[in-house]
Amino acid sequence: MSNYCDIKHSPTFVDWSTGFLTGEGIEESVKKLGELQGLFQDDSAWRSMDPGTVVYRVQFWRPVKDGTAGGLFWGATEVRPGRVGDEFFMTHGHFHLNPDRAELYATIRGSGMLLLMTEDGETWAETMWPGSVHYIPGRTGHRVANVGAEPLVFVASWPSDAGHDYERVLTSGFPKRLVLRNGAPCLV
Ligand code: PAN
Ligand code: ZN
Repeated sequence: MSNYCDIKHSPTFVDWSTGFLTGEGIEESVKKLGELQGLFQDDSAWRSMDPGTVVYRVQFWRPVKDGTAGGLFWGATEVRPGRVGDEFFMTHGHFHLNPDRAELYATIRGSGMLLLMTEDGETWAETMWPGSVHYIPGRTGHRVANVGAEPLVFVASWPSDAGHDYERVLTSGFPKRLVLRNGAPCLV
């Protein structure tokens, strides 16, 4: 929409209380437990759960074509509270296909952990809480776990030519996992 002086309203809108995006061209993907085979350590606990359970959903806005050099994307992810066995619900996690591409995450609501892993498998975690901002350098695998009782929502911005390598996380995995130990989250 534009007025007489070339001043435009952006067609995209974020509700900062929820992270929810509205407007033209917003895409959405939903990940259910049944699609996340092999991700959680306790396979028998995974099998005993309803495969239709939503683990997380992502809304994203791609103002330029996927793969464009120099562009940026925006997304909002909601990770539901829950566990498979003693392991917290989490995103799949990935490296960027274009390995040196970095990313920013910022937490809107909830409480979580950002798991980070170098290409050599060195792993650490950063706590996520409303307002926390996280710089994810290139060549660093990233995954988010919800360690609270309410949904965890964060926004992200990443280069439009980053791409996602999910295979590497499935085959070599994150060496450390976020589990509930004596009532508290623990990286083991
Ligand atoms: C995020 C993630 C999102 C879902 O937008 O894609 O949180 O996680 P998975 O992609 O691992 O399923 C991002 O890191 N983009 O690059
Ligand atoms: Zn990413």
